[in-house]
Amino acid sequence: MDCIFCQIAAGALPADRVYEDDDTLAFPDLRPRAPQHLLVIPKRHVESLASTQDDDWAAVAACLRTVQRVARDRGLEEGGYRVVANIGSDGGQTVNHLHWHVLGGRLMTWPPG
Ligand code: DGP
Repeated sequence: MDCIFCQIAAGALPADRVYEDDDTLAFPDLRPRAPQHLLVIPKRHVESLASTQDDDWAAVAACLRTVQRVARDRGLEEGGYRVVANIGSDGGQTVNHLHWHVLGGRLMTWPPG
């Protein structure tokens, strides 16, 4: 298994598992870009939204439910937060396992870099 996020999901690499259920996992980003910066991943390996297949959509929906849950648990709903999925090289994706960044705790600017 050479995917970092698959190894984290399997418990073979350490991460602070702030939330998990059968299908999804949330943990802090190693290189936080905001006071609060979590990653939400499906436990099953899906490369990116670009390669999502019909039988992956339930996991995608479960991830978005987890995004909402962790943002709520962390008190981000009132002030707002940003959810980012980087797709492919132009999108800035560096780990080829589908994930959402949940960023909060500061004012986000637009457009992103
Ligand atoms: P992206 O660039 O969108 O593919 O985001 C990948 C993120 O994953 C990046 O912000 C850094 C983070 N990351 C990479 N390796 C690890 C790791 O081993 N543990 C954790 N917690 N985060 C990682």
